[in-house]
Amino acid sequence: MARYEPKTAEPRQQARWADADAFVTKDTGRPKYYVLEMFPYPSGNIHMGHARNYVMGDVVARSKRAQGFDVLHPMGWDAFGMPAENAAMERGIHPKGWTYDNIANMREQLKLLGLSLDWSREFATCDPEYYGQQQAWFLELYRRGLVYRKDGVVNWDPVDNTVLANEQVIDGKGWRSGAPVEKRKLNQWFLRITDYADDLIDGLKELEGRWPDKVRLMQENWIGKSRGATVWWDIAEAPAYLSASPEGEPNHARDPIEVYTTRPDTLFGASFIALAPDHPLTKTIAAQEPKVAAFMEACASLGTSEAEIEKAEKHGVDLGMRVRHPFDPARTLPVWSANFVLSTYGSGAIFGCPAHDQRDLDFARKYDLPVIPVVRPEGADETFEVGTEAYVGPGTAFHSEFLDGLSIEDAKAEAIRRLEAAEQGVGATIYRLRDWGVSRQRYWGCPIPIIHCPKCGPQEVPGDQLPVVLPEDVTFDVPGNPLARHPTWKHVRCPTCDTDAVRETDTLDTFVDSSWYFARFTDPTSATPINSAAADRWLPVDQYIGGVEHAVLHLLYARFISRALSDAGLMSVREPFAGLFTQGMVVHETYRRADGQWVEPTDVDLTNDAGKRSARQLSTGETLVIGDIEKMSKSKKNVVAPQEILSTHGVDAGRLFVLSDSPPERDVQWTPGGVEGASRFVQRVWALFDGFEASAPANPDIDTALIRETHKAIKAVTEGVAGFRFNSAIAKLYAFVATVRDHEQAGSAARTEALSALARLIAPFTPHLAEECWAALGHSGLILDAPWPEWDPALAADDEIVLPIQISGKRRGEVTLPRGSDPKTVEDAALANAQVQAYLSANGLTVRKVIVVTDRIVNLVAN
Ligand code: ANZ
Ligand code: ZN
Repeated sequence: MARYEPKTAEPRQQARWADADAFVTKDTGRPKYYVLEMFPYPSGNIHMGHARNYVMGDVVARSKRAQGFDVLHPMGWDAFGMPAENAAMERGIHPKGWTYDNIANMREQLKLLGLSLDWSREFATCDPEYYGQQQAWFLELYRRGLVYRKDGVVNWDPVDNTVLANEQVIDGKGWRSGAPVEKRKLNQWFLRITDYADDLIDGLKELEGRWPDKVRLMQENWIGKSRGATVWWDIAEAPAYLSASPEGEPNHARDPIEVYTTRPDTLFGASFIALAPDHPLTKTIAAQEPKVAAFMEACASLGTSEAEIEKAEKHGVDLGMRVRHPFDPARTLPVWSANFVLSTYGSGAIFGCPAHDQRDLDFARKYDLPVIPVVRPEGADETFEVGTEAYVGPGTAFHSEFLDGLSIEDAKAEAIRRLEAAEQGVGATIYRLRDWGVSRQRYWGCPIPIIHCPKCGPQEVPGDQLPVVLPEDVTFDVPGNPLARHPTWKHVRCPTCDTDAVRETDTLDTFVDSSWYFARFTDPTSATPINSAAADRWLPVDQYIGGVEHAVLHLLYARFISRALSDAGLMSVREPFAGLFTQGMVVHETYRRADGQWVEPTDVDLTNDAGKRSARQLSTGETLVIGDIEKMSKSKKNVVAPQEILSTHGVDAGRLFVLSDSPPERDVQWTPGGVEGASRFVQRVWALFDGFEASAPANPDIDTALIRETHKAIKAVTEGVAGFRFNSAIAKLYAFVATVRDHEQAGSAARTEALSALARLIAPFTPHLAEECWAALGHSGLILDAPWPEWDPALAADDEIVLPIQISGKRRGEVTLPRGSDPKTVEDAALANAQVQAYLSANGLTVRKVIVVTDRIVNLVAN
């Protein structure tokens, strides 16, 4: 018997697929299935995580194809972004060359994996044909009012004189200059995602059961819809200089302070008002009061992320004003500015209720402000008090006049009714979600197709001048955006009045590029952004697969853009991904030398001495410390490149391994032993097919048993694949291969049936091996075109069944018997049953007649 040689078999089968153009999408009018893996960023190499992701998609694509679907399974490149510019700055390589070289490299690596991808649809988001169409729809959204300009805050590096992306700010400092980063206001472009906030939340309900609950919840929290009230607090006391504001401008001495609350039921527990450090009123006072100005400055140097603010110690300053309580004007409260109040949420001002909000409580304890409990838990009485922990649980209002005795929900409704009646507030819904700032002061991105005219303001680039192509003659020798300092590119005439004007030099956030690529794949050469007939045929994506790190931004932006493009009439599907699967990571043990240096797995010799594992560095002989199992990363050197595995064990063994060891949603640990096991399985399968001849005579008992096992395997593998339980499908295949081996004596008809099913069941996982096996069975065509095996429910059913035993129509016991047992066997078993015996003798009954319904029930007629 010959060994299976992946080195020759795999290229041989890949060549057959290529000759047949086997993966070019066919539209034959059968039901469609669109399977898509999140397209990669062309960083340089395909890593194990990519490989696992694409192999999962391939299992879905290949099985759906066999099951009779027209399958769309495309691939492309999310190719704009910072790393290309960094390469340009650090190594003087042009971003375009760097990107396309990486793409070429990664395409070859991906092709090695034997994926059933339609490469004829490939594109990169940095292709002008792609981003030009993006510019076209961007302008359509602009005309529809979904794109607008306003001031936004950016990270400014004062030494490099450049805007930094968030990931370039490390511990509050510029990644290159090390200078403390400043916040600057810059006029930027925004997409009105907030218009779709409710629609985006509503859509999540329909994705129940089709998207991971965790992802749906994360999106809901990100959008952060909350019901509450806006409350106006009249000014009771203010410094004299505040009343001096000129006519027509806000008068801080007269205009009430507006706060947003989700807990209007706690209004009677208010003990102070707090404004954000950059609230307009704080600023006005800071202009007069040095200690307020100092406070503002201290806050500005702190991080602005919500997480950082949450962590920071509470800090504030008394602004020297007082406001009146909306329900009791005689009662006045002090106004503070506090570092935990965000300027970007609600109205940038709160009322503090220390008894029922932890932040407020920490603040009140620090500055000695009153703590007034107004909600008491069940069982507590009027003496209920709060110590160092705010009470945020359910309860009943007290110390709250007309709200006393109401539940929280009822008290909220009543408080809002009273606020509205007194014109001191209104019920309000607010969202955490902000409009999407898409301006990036970067070269390697999609140019924003706008021209700024000194007379007419921002003007659209006319349709016949699209795409606005990035100039290639740019330099990266100085920081900042090369587009902004390009000598010619940005100087144009105004399309409206023909005077000298300048192009917008900001480019689009790369999340815009990835917010619609799945729609473009339905017809990547369309002369419009989206060919609506093609989009109608293929969208939504039936199965989308990718990392959970995209649970919010990418997936939310894509859902928003689909809705916006659909409202603009460019496509009709609003919910782009009907099914979502988020896969786990590929992890690997880490190895470290005594001097702290990480060592690559290929340079490690592992020994296992009676369960005690030790590691030695191959190149130096030094003893190593075996570290944690972590996500493969360059910094810890625990990366195993797919290419290495593929060249030693073959593609199929690698594919099998990344799917076999743990459920797809969990992390999988890469171990040399694991892939060797997969490789042995490949050999075992081949041994069943190699030299197979259909000449053995029938052998009824063994044949029946093998056929039953075959149908059971078909059922289990089919259900495993459909339910994304690839590891259990593979486990079943391992077991089935052992079963086929054990039934060596089967006749050739039964054996052929078993092997024919086996070849087709392994095909999604180990497609090259499957083709070889299929050929060994005498088929000249591709297994790719063979239909998925079907199971006969009767044959796939369990061998043993439980038969209920009735006595005169009432269930009194049960027996477990082989399926299809004859009536006499069933009768004997039923009569011998202990429960039945006990019942009969206890009631003095004698069995007169036995009725057996095969595989269903036994009925004993007794009196
Ligand atoms: C009074 C109050 C009493 C509050 C109480 C909470 C508990 P969510 O639910 O996350 O939306 N808040 C409002 N605007 C804020 C801002 N700009 N920065 C920081 N905090 C702000 O949070 C809503 C609550 O967060 C609001 O309800 C407000 O505090 C605070 F027992 O008002 B609450
Ligand atoms: Zn003009």
